[in-house]
Amino acid sequence: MDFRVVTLFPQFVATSTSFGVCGRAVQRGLIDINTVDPREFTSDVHRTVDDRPYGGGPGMVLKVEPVRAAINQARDKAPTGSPVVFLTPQGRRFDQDVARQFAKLAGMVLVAGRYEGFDERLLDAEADDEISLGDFVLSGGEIAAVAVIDAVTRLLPAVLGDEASAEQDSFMDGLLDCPHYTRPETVDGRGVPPVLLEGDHEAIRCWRLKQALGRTYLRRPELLTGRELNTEEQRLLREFLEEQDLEPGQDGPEQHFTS
Ligand code: 9D3
Repeated sequence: MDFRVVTLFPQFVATSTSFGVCGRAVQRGLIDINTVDPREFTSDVHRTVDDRPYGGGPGMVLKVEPVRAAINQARDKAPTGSPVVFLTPQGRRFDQDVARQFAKLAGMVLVAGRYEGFDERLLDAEADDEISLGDFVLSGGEIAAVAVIDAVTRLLPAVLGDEASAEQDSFMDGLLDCPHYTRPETVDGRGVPPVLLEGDHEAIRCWRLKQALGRTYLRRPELLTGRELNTEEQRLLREFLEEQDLEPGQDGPEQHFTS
C-alpha cells in the first residue's frame, strides 16, 4: 500500500513511521510512505504557507495554493483512485471499521494541517474524505495521519504473523481485551487467576471470553449495543456479573469507571 502524506513536518512523519510494525513493513516493501511539504510549493522569500483569517480572530489559516499544489503532486504519484483524506477535528471518527475500509485501497493521500486549519474552499475542492481521531485537541494532523497509517498497515495481509492475524478476527473481536498476566506468579502479594495456571485450554478460553464480555459491559457498554450475544456469551456475561457481586476475590472487583 502506498501512503502519500502532505505535511509541513515531513521528518516527523518519516521518523514516527520508522519503528516497529510500520518500520518493518516499509523495509519489507509491503508499504511505501512518502511525504510532500507544501512549503516546497511557495515562491516568496519567506516560503509562506499560512495567512490571517478573513473576519479576524486568533490563529492562522493554511493558504490554498501551496497545499493544493502539494496534494496534486501526491495524487499524481499515488496509485490511480487513491482518495485524498484530510485529517481534521471536524471529520468522521476513525475506528477499526474505517481502518478496514482503507486497508482495501492500493493507496491514499493523507493531508495533515497545522494552525487553525484549512481554507474551506480547499476541502470543498479536494477532500474525498475527512477523518478525526476523536474529541480532543491536537496541534496538527500529523499524529492522526501516522495513527491511520499504523492502524491500516497492521491490517495488510503479510504484515503481521499468522498468530496475530488470527487474533484480529477472533471471537473476541469488537470486545475489550481480557486481562493478561506473566511471571512472576506473585506481584505485591497478588496472584494469577488459577485457571490460567492449570492448562485446561477450554476453561481458559471461557475465562478470557467471560472477562472480555464483562469488562466491555462495565466500561464500554455501547460496544455491545447492536451486537448479538450467542447463548454461550449471554451465559458467560451473566456469570461474570454474578461473580462480581458475590466474590470480589484476589484480583478484586472489576473497576467500573464512572464519569
Ligand atoms: C484550539 C484550536 N481550535 C480552535 C477552536 C480548533 C483546532 C484547530 C486545529 C483544533 C485542532 C487543530 C489541529 N488538529 C488537527 O489537525 C486534527 C485533530 C485533532 O485535533 N483532534 C482529533 N483528531 C484530529 S485529526 C486532525
